[in-house]
Amino acid sequence: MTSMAARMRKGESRLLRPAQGAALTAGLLGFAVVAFAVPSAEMTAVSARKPSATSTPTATTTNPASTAPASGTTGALREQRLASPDRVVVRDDLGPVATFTVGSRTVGLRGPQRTFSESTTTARVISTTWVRLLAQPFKGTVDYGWLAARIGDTSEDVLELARQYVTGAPERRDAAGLRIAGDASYGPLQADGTRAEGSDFNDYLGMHWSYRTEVDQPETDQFGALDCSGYVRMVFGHRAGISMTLQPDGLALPRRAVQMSDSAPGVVVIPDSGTRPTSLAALLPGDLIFFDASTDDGTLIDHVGIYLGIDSAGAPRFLSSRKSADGPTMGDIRGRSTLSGTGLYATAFRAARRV
Ligand SMILES: [Ca+2]
Ligand SMILES: [Ca+2]
Repeated sequence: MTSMAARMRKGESRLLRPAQGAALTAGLLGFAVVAFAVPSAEMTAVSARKPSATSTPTATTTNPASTAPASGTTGALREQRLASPDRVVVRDDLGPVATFTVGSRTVGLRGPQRTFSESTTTARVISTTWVRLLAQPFKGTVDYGWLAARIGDTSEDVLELARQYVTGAPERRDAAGLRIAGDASYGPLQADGTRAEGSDFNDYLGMHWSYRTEVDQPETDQFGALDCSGYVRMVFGHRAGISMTLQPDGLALPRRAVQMSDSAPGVVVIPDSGTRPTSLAALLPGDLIFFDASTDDGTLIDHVGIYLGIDSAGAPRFLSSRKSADGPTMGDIRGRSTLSGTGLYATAFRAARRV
């Protein structure tokens, strides 16, 4: 198994009861979690976690103006509750530290700045957001023990795993010599010059996969290939540890983009109204984003990607595995990987879900 999956299992055993974790962590880090009011049309409530008797509000003396918002926190932590989707944003004096979404395992964390780039675009995404998964969907109470352990954590997160398959990504092998990552194809080249769909994570790996009730054998001509949903299953499923299924069961990550839109784990961030969404405000890096990019299947969702963040040109940019780009990309070859403007994917964007 992967280091991230192993770490998540360790995280489960490290979980404290919420109140216990909050008090302990606040005491250890020397911060207090206090009430916080931000004028926001979206905000439905501001909750305050009472500082425990053992926690002294001794905010650090670091000058925010001269400190990059990287690892660590500055000042007391506050919780801000937002709606659509229901979520808790933990903030410090520098801004958001982490976003927890009710019903979702995905957490967006502030961390050291990094840059996502690819030879297929001049745009870059310079980001301080790291995307990690809770052991269970968030129920509404922040586990400050979990949070403290991940502030400043620079081990592979979901976005790092996602970029390990894009154009030009170097090959990576596990201890047993199995190629687990590296520039992926989309699928086998067909007689008409297009790439065939159907390459799942286990086809890329060249190994069979046992589900609860069936075993899927790898297609040899799909070795090293990931179609759009296969890429999402590789990143969130095989690498990050979300359980997977071939038959949608409402619990595990299913095989096809349209099935993921309907019943992947997590919560709907932007509902599918059959048209292009008017607001992207609720999107967080790591969100699954869904498209109706082809009329072959009518208005069904037929493409899925992973939201990456705002790029250097100010456009919301995503990662997805595409036929015309022959695999996962954040680039602009035959279609821009952005949600703004008038390109194919921008106009085909329909919905978003947070795993
Ligand atoms: Ca369609
Ligand atoms: Ca490729």
